[in-house]
Amino acid sequence: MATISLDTYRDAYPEIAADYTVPQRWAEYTDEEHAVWNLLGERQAALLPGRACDEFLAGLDMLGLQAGGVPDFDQLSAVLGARTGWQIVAVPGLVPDDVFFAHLANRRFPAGRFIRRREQLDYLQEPDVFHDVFGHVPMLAHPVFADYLQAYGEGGLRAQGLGVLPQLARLYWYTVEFGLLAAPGGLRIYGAGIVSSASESRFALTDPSPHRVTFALERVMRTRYRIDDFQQVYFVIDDFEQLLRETAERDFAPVYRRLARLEDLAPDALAADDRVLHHGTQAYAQARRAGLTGTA
Ligand code: HBI
Ligand code: FE
Repeated sequence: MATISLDTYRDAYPEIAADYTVPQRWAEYTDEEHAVWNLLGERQAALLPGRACDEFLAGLDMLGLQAGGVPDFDQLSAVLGARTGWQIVAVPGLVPDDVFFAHLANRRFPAGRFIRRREQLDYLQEPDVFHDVFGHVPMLAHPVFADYLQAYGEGGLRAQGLGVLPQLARLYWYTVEFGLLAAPGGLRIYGAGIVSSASESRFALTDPSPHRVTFALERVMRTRYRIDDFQQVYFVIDDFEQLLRETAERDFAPVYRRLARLEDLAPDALAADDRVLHHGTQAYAQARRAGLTGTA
């Protein structure tokens, strides 16, 4: 991961603290930056009913993130804090893993302060405030998910000493970023990387290309992922209690020992004991590899 050191950030952000936080300086967002937020927020708000899970939509409504410009993190933290004890803190961009985990373990979500430009509405190299806040924060208003993310941060701090971070990062990727839920009304999105993307919020649920497989902890932690394109497999949980049960309440030491003896799986591989909900054609990924389609 292309993380930047404290010293490098200090040139552009002289106020950066040892935990990589910076003041949000909400008053300094321009009208254009607020307009970009609203453009993205309204587009996603129109797309998400019937696609995002009820828990996400309830959080979005409660926090009012669909419009009203880039949110003020202090105001957001006051509302969120009263509900689940989480706070939003501003960071310049990606922060080192240990710093990231320590924030989560203390119920602080680090969010990028900057917002993408209008010319790059659908292309992002680093998570900006729209991805971080619109994508991640609504689920933090859900008490069970809120506990899961804190437990993930605590697990991350333990995993570092064991040299198993790549495996744990896959759990974050395939749940917090790209997770799907088997809701009573059908398949729904809860992953922040999907709900904050217009194209992937369609692709993840209905495109025939990707596999959709029932979540199983070790299966997920063996599976490599793509950071540069739509996922080739999505993992589906039954409910958020399952996520908490399978992670926060589990001793990971035996999991890591078993994983050490197992081969990693490619993003498009299916395993013998998978519960496959949809066997993907992988047509999209193959076309991309052959250069037949444009950029996502
Ligand atoms: N930093 N700002 C920020 N946002 C992230 O999502 C993030 C990070 N640093 C490390 C990191 N994620 C990874 O450790 C996790 O995705 C596993
Ligand atoms: Fe994210």
